[in-house]
Amino acid sequence: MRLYLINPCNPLVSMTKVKESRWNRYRVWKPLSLMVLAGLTPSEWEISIVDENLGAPDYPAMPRPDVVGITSFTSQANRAYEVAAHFRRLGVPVVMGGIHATMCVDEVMERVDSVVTGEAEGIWPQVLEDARHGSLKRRYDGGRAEINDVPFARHDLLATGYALGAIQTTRGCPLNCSFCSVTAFNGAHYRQRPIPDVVREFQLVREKRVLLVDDNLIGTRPEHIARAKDLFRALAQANLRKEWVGQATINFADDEELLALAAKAGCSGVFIGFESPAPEGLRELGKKFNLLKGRDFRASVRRIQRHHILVAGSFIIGLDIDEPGIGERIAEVAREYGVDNLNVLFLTPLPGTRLWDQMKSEGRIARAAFPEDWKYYTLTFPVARYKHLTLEGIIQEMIACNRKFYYLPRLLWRVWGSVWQRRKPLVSLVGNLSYRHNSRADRGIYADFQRQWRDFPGTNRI
Ligand code: B12
Ligand code: SF4
Repeated sequence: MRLYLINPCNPLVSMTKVKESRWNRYRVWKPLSLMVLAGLTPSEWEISIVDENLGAPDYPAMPRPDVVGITSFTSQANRAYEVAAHFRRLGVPVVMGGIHATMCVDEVMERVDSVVTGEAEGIWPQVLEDARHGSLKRRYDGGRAEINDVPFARHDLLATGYALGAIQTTRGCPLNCSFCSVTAFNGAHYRQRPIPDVVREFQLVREKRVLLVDDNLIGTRPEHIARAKDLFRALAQANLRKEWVGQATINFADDEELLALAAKAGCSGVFIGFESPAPEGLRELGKKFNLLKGRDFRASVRRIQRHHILVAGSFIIGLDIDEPGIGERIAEVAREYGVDNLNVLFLTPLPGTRLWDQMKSEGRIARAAFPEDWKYYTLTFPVARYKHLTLEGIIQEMIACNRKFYYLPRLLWRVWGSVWQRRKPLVSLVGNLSYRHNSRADRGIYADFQRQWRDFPGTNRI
């Protein structure tokens, strides 16, 4: 029995264009969902994982599979449906799962043979068994997995073509920010995989550099942080000789022992969501966690960096409080905080989030010709109606922000800072050049987006 597991591309995502920019090699990350599904698949199945981010294959030239499984974020849904249509025309049953299938079940159900909602651990073997007997159901619900049931991902598949490996050590986030899908999908209960499992799986990762995909690597409560320390101790002890990057909230900076252990375990960088330079912005997004009294963001960033860990800061443009000038303000604040990289995104209502419900009820979802418009839900297009910013205005804010932060002399000064402070200067240089390259490439993509918008009278201002 032959199984294809497919990760569809989105041609509008500049960072996946590996052939156009070598820097992007460091920004295309493995579809871990499919590697985990492969880990759950019984051995009688012959599995091929296809990651279209490395180039879409010539499907007609490939042997006919017995079943196709497709994963999809919302931004990949259009392409997912094209791939599904191709295999369904051949009479091959297509199963789709992942975040988009979970949040938009009815839409997906119209376009594939079977939809799997939620996490796959508890249900995937059953789906395959039904497929083998030609009795696939239209819908399965995996719910939320027992964390001990998460299998080792198949790191032996997709063995080449990537600069970074991927692994997951926890699921869920209790913070439930208004714009984020994680709490809705993985739940508020913070689930931690057994540390020996994580260490053993880490040993199977072939790449020297690894992304820990956890949304909130250290959690929020003292017992979460204690477990994170134990994990870091175990990774350090295993002497894996790997460097990794992860995602955390700013409380990562609050515990010197945690930082020292993370660095010893191989942590070379951390993504932190600062989201807004203004306390009212954080309140609007429900990111109250960043509002801890007396928090000094610059000092927090410095504490992390003193352990030779790079900090990439993420901000959002388009909040109800954001007015013209917000782009330059974010670039300036990111400089003041001292982050090594800045990632700025448009506020985007993703299905299943509180922001989606709010914007939908207020009639503020501007790009709503679904499923075609899902391709713009990459957080790099303004798809909503923003309170104080027009379509042209918000795009100009984004351009101004990136132009200011990635202005070459500033960029070189930042990288020089990381040389001087022995903070992975090469990684910092590659990261900065990659962001700079993509933010410039995005200007062309915005121009097409605006042009296309003008073709629909009445919708050219949002
Ligand atoms: C790593 C990651 C990335 C990597 C990509 C890795 C990859 N190719 O898979 C990078 C950094 C490139 C990335 C990019 C983006 N991401 Co991202 N990303 C994540 C993150 C943090 C982890 C994903 C992961 O590996 N999880 C671990 C695996 C094991 O879990 P899983 O994917 O959920 O898979 C399980 C189930 O969903 C299910 N399942 C999944 N697929 C399938 C398929 C079948 C057939 C079946 C049966 C089951 C099934 O089974 C799996 C095992 O239980 C998630 C957050 C999260 N918690 O998921 C956000 C997340 C998926 N990303 C998100 C977003 C918005 C994006 C971007 C659009 C914007 C951005 N810049 O962040 C881009 C889109 C790029 C594109 N190509 O269109 C959103 C998606 C929301 C949505 N509705 O689509 C999430 C949920 C984060 C959030 N804050 O809301 N991302
Ligand atoms: S802290 Fe991060 S992962 Fe958790 S809900 Fe907020 S944005 Fe999502």
